[in-house]
Amino acid sequence: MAEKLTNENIARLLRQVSAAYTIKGINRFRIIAYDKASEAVEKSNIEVKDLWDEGRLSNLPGIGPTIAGHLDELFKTGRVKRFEKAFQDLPQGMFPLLDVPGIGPKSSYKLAKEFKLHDAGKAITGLLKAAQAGKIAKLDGFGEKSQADILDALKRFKKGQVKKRRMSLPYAGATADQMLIYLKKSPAVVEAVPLGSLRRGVSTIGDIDIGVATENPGAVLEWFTAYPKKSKIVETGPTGATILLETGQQIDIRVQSPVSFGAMFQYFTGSKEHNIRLREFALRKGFSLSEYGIKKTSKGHNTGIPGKYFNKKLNIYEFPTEEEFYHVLGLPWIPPEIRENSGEIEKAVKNRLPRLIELKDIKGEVHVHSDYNLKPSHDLGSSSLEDLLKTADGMGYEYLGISDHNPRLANHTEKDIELIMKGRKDKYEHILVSNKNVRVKLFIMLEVDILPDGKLALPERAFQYVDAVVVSVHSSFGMSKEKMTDRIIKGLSYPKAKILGHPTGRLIASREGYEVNWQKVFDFCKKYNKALEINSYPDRLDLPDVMVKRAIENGNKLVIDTDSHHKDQMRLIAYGVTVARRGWAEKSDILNTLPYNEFKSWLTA
Ligand code: DGT
Ligand code: CA
Ligand code: CA
Ligand code: ZN
Repeated sequence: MAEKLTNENIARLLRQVSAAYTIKGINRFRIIAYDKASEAVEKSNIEVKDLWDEGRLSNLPGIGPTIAGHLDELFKTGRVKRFEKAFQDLPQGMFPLLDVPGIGPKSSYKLAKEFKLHDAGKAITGLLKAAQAGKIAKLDGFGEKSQADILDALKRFKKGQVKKRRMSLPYAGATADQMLIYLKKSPAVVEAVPLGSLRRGVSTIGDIDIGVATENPGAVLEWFTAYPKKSKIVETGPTGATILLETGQQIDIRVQSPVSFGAMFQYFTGSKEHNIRLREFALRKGFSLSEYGIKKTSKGHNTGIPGKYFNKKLNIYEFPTEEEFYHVLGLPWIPPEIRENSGEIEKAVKNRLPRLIELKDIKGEVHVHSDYNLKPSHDLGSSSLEDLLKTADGMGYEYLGISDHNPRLANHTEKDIELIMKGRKDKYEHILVSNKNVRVKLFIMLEVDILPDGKLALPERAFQYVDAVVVSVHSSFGMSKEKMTDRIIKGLSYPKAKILGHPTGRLIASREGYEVNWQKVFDFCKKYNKALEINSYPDRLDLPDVMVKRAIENGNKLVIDTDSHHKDQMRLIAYGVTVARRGWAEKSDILNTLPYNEFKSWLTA
């Protein structure tokens, strides 16, 4: 394997094994296992190679012991004998074709075989030529339409290869943490902190910025550029450097002496728009701002800045902390999450900044999936109710709502569904009785699909077995704005429907939100005491921060949930809190900061 063992490449390799087994007609369950493992690796917020380095490969859900064993061999030796055997006797050109959207195992095999694409490196170009020459249409089972589709997909694929994706927030956080651990091993590093979009908690991160306080910039930069996971040094200068990692991600570092670290901290936290606005504000006061500190723009005028900050040699005021930097401008310190030039400087001038919600304000959450088999249309969770309750207890929660997906409507009668729902309630209550040491209070809930016509996917009589429901759109995303708005409002009109789950439906890496008249939905929610969810799942972060701000300005209430499918994911609530903070949410805007009794009165009203 010449390729680096990044998540992307490992996921691809597992996909290739699955494809090879598909062609060779190997046992279906093995193929499914490889598909699942591939997806798990692709979605992992941490590099699998790092998990392996730390002996924690088994912590990755979705990978069984057999595949974990193969990955172990891969990391140790750079190859897997079993995989190589699987690839044998197949045209090697079929494997790169699998990366093209819309080309599955069977077509890639057939295309590679027909066009004799034996060289993996030339397969894409080879297929492109065949398509352009009209040869695909002539193959059995393909035709003009699929030829056009393949041609289109190949062209888009070739373009897409140059585009680098933005990182998810947890991935960027984990990558930065590793770098910080490495940096702190250098005795020259006094302090090292993540800056830029990562510090502001933006939902996706372009590149990682790190600020270092040091008296010895040269030594720090030398250490930084010698990072073992670097693939190349992009540039290096006296005050900073940029490297690329093996995974293709970029890290920028800036170094500065501790006496003026505050100005640097502020400057490289951004956002650029916030900085520009702040600079205009300072200029009107006769100051010019930079990453080094503050200078006065005209001679003779009294700045009012305490003399202790003045560096005579450089003729600049220097600040060790960011707080001091903002204070001398006559402003309170502004939390990084709201530094987006969306009114924060104006509010700071008047000393009217919001008191943003904090993680410790959260008293519970109500969108967690358990492993109880309700025979749903969507996926089950993988943790038991006991484990989820214990986790909630450990997190200091007062309450936990379990919102499993509703039972599948097709192939169940209404009576069946009622019985399934009753069975679950009985089981849960039994578990509560036999786990008396668990203090956390349980809400028995459900995440119910809002069907295309706005009806909820749960028969009327089954509602008696739940305290409340989260309602969500999981299908027919392409409706018109009017229809989707009516659909959502109708779904929310049920008395027990209290929360609109992942309201916009966006998936950060792959899907735009659907079309909705948000003002109408917000107004409806406000009038009838319904909450909008901030779903903390890193691929969702939905409502998005700007919509959170808008909802709050409109007077709406929100609930922060994780949509966990495993107990460990309940910790992801921190990302939802970050989104809420970026949306200027205070404690009083978020309902699950309420203590149990008050929250219960709202939820079950
Ligand atoms: P990203 O990397 O796309 O997720 O977003 P940021 O905000 O991390 O942007 P980046 O990495 O280009 O720059 C980091 C910070 O440096 C940025 O938030 C503010 C500051 N900065 C960069 N370029 C400029 C600029 O042209 N003017 C000002 N005032 N600040 C800048
Ligand atoms: Ca950045
Ligand atoms: Ca940067
Ligand atoms: Zn959902």
